[in-house]
Amino acid sequence: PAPRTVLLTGAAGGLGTLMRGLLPAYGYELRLLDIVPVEGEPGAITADLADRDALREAVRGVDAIIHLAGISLEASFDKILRANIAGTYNLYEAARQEGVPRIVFASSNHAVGFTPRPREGDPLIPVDTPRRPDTHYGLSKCFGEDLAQLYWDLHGLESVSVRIGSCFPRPTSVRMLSVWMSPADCARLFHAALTAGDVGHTVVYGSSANTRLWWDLSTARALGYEPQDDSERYAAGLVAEQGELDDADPDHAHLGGHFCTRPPQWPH
Ligand code: NAI
Ligand code: 15L
Repeated sequence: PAPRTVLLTGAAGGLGTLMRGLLPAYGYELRLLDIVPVEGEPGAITADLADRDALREAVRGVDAIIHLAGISLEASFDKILRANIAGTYNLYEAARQEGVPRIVFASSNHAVGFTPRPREGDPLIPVDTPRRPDTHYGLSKCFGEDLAQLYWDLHGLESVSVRIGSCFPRPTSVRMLSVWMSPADCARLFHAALTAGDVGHTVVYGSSANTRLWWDLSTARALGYEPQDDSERYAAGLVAEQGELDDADPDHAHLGGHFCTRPPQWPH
């Protein structure tokens, strides 16, 4: 049966807020969790991913989890270790103990951020391209993907790891023309990840059907995902403002963009 009650971690964040708006239309009842209160949602659970007892309680009885909580940009190793590495472990372990069958894990393009950006005529980047994290943050997403694989192989807990490009209401840079996922397409992809049969541990890239796409969406499409949006309608304006990506600029040499050269919020 399709999952109905879904725990959404990171519900107060940017993506969590967008998904709180869009996922109920697919018939999901969302249980919300974040380390900070979720505005306008008095029923949301306020808990830290470090709190194992709170996580046990939070996951009890849900059909699936969408795991968005954590630090979403570069930070010190100690902070990433606590929130993203130990935090994701704690969530998986709570899910295993409570028998939750499936987790959709918000991985990131920064797990493979040092992969050279495809140039015109190059093949799309496949999901099995070697991991090349560009930051402690990207490293934590590699850990999350490996954890998801372990929990499938060892415990039969299924996951879809979604290497999200950039999910914001609109693309705001020329790089984002390649990696953008519209919020509506994100909801479509999460719905596919929650409902597809026998996913085991599947890794997918998360983006819209962008004309300038850098990576291969075939594993996402195999789940039933049919992206409806294309960032190209924003291209003329963004290119007029910022110019095309400069082939000689190190900030544009890799998938991860400036995370590879000057990661945001580094060092902390
Ligand atoms: P965000 O930073 O807006 O939201 C993250 C949320 O997690 C925040 O509300 C924060 O309070 C919560 N959080 C942080 N530490 C926590 C802890 N220890 N316990 C409980 N909650 C905690 O980030 P955004 O953009 O909403 O991203 C959501 C997820 O998707 C993140 O895991 C991020 O790495 C991933 N992602 C997002 C992308 C995007 O384009 N928005 C791209 C790639 C990945
Ligand atoms: C991410 O992983 C971040 O969470 C998000 O804020 C964006 O920076 C995105 O990657 C990106 O690569 O644009």
